[in-house]
Amino acid sequence: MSRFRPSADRARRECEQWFLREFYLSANRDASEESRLRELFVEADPSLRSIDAFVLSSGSPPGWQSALIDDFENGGMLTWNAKGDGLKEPLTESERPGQAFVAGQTGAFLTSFGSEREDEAVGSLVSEPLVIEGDVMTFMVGGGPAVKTSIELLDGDTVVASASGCASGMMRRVVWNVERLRGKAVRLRIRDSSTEPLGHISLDTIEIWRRSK
Ligand SMILES: [Ca+2]
Repeated sequence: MSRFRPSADRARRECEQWFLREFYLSANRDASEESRLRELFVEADPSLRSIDAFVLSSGSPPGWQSALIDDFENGGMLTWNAKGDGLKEPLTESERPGQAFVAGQTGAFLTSFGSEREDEAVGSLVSEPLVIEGDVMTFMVGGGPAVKTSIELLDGDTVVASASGCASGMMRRVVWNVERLRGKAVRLRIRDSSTEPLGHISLDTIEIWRRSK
């Protein structure tokens, strides 16, 4: 991997990180190689510098503690308001009939893959406001790949971050630096306007992280 260089495209870079962690670093446990790759991704996206412990990590980085925002268990913790028919009943305990294999969730999860219209189901969900009490937001996302199936972070009506799956039902962990939104009330918006194969988004385990005292 000595000649690996992260893509100039952010979405592709995020999928590269997922792929490297799941399929390369997991089979080649080498701390110096991992830290070299981490530095390449931080150089490509300086907003990751202050939260670099989350880059190429899937667990709980030392020195950080998380607060759960929604894990979609027992009907979920946040209130989500639906537009369109596709996301009226988005919670499920397992893949729906016809849905691509899902991994990375814990228990129930949210998906825009419809019970009846499958990948042709479309719609959007907007969360109630939540206050950012930390510096990092993470969650698991699958589906995709395109901007037609995305989750967005809204500051007022402005989209300040967005993410999609990596053209796979299997979920990757998204890491957003939300330092500059600390103390603000934001909303999450899930959008699915794709009717194509893999035209859905799945979501689980939304957390906000703060540095341990
Ligand atoms: Ca869950």
